[in-house]
Amino acid sequence: MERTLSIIKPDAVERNFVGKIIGKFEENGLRPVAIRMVHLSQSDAEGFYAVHKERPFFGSLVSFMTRSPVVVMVLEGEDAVKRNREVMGATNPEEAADGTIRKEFAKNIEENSVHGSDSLENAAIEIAYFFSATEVYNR
Ligand code: IDP
Ligand code: MG
Repeated sequence: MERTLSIIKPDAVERNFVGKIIGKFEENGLRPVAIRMVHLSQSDAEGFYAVHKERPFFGSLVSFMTRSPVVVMVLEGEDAVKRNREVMGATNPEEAADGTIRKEFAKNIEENSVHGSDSLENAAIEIAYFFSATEVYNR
């Protein structure tokens, strides 16, 4: 069993897709074991996306991620990091496979509806960024 961090981004929360997106995870063997809605501050978003701070889209990404609330979640399942990335689809929705969340819901390469950790190591770091140990359901 693995755990990974998922974020339902502002574009999807604004359009009322929270339930549909969580349903996709559940249908694909990913179980939410912690969930919270939060309106990220600028420093929250800058810290979370610090690896991208030299990228040309960093300022725009931070402003997008802070414009309205997001849903942060810990997803648990077999091979959860990779499975979540598969269910999400490619970063650019124009390149995302049929049936993926980004194909179905994303607006464009920036407003692409979901975040997912890209490795087990980053998953642990990102989960700890948002949740304390006692906030995660241990079955
Ligand atoms: P990922 O979310 O698929 O892992 P990353 O390359 O880690 O993609 O980029 C983080 C986020 O930054 C993306 O999900 C998207 O919101 C935004 N982003 C990535 N590339 C671009 C771009 O070329 N233009 C605008 N925003 C981008
Ligand atoms: Mg990434």
